Amino acid sequence: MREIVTAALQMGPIQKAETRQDVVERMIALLDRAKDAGATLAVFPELALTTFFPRWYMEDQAEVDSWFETEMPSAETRPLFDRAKAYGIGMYLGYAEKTPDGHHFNTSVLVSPQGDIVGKYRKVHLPGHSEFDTDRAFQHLEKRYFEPGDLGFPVWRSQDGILGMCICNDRRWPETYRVMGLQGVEMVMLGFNTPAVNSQMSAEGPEDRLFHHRLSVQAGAYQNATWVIAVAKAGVEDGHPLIGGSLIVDPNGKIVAESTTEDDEMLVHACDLDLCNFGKETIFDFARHRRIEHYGLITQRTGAELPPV
Ligand code: CDV
Repeated sequence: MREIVTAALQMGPIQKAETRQDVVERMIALLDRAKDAGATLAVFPELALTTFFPRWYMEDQAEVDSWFETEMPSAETRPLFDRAKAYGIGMYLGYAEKTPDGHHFNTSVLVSPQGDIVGKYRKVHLPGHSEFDTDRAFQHLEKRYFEPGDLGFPVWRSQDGILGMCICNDRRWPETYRVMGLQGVEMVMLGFNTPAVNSQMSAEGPEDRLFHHRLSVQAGAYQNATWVIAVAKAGVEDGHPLIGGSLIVDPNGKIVAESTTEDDEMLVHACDLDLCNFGKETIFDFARHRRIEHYGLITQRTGAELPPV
């Protein structure tokens, strides 16, 4: 048995006016709970340090940059890193990254229980749009503020397992999980901020959003025989509701823990990585069963092209 006692640390809403210091205090309080529960891995949401700023249209680059981190840990996040290290808890942490040469990414890092950043991931699938869209009930400007990630979907050996990361919209794409599955991933961690209503179709409300979320995460887990830890930033941010539904999903695709609030909340589960072995050695033994000679279109074609009429 190779167990990682994993804490999914859902965060309630963060209002636009709240400071990183306020938020880090809340995150440390969640870490305290994770420590009490015996966790050695804590998973925080996407863009965990601020409100979900891509809902706001901005033209002033200085204002945009105020939502980004230029170093990690920073003065504001150092206390979180110090507490996690003191507790021997590794972390997944999502934040907006501005690189020294001026690139902007929606990023997560994997921190070891010893406090070192051992992995970095930059969100590949950026949803939304880049200009103000009057047809939407609210804006989702990730394509304006971020570049698509340039690091692919690596995995890392940590805590005696093979761990991978993705971010929010990535969870809806089977390619995300499969690329990590082909590297033997045993736990995929992801944070998300998912508006409770579709900005382009008001009939698609929270129940539909939760359904699509669970469907995607459970399928990714089952089809790659991996644990998936999906952690929300939830609740109402300045009038804009986000779904909760943080999940811990086992390698059979079954939900073993799900959040019940839209506030700061901890889910904890002892995730046995050896539970991945059966699926990886039988129905999803990729080496025996995949037929890559028929999968060429997946990398040759981006959008669908219809057959001739
Ligand atoms: N932060 C996100 O990537 N949100 C998207 C919304 C826009 C659909 C998501 O896939 O949840």
